[in-house]
Amino acid sequence: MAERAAPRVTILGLGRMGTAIAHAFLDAGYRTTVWNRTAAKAGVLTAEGAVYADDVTAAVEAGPLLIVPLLDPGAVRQALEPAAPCLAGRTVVGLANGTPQQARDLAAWAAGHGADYLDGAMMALPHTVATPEAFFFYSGPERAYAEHRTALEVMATGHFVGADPAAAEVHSLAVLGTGYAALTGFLHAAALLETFGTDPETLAPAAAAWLRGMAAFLPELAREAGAGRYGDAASTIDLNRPAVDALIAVSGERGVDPALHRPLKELLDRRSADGHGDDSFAAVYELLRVR
Ligand code: FVH
Repeated sequence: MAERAAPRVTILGLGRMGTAIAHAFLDAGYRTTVWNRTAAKAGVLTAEGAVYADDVTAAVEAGPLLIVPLLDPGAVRQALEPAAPCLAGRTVVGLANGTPQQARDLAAWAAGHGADYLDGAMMALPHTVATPEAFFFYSGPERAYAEHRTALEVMATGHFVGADPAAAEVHSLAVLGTGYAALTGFLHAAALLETFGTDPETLAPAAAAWLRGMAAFLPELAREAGAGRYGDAASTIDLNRPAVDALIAVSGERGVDPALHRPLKELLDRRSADGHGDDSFAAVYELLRVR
């Protein structure tokens, strides 16, 4: 019986993420063609079996699926431009972080050359690629996502979030925003505790344990916000207001900038003043959402 040919993939860009991605495809048995502006970065990969393409056109011609984890959307466009005449019929997966509009622009450019464009947002670090910790958002033509899903899952669990190419970047920003708020809250808390002689390393385990509880609470928060129903609250707006007030007051007393928590205080106060003090904490959502 004839042996089945190994599936093919091309990786354009061998920075930290691209190198980790190329390793993942080699480990998964893909015929992996790589290209990088600085060719020297391909050395270890070619020793492990990757095929180095001398120019981007040869890399593009090597297969139907082009994974592009370059620095930014400008670099993606600049790198692909010389190979534009060869893009027709292929799928470009742009993995550079960028704005939603940049994703739409790249998709339009690729479509103008007959290629499908999937925008991908990598919720991963180089060392978590191809581990259960990593997940990527994708948006663009669902048919292209379905066609290449097996290959995409080599890098990370994939979540398809819509046909609008901007959707993956927006979802990525939403998840990043959740994390930034928590991490900045931790840094503020560490600065506050330091004024009481407790170092950040001592705070970290307690804060991590609290955040695990908060993470487990997210589905309930989401259910309440989704339904717009905030009754039966265990933790109400009015219960949380004094805690946030105290956090701001004690920060001020200790010389630690409380600016981070003022917007939350303002939202809780407004909600309470509007007669919703007995609603659950999730009711803050009503002041944030666009109707
Ligand atoms: N590293 C991380 O922790 C985060 C994880 C989450 C996602 N981000 C985003 O991923 C994109 C790639 O990030 P990276 O960390 O792999 O970036 P670098 O290691 O700096 O590699 C950059 C590659 O881009 C090439 N490059 C830059 N400009 C151009 C250009 N004009 N034309 C062609 N290639 C270009 C660069 O080539 P070289 O310098 O080696 O020649 C690298 O291959 C990024 O959007 C993160 O925000 C990473």
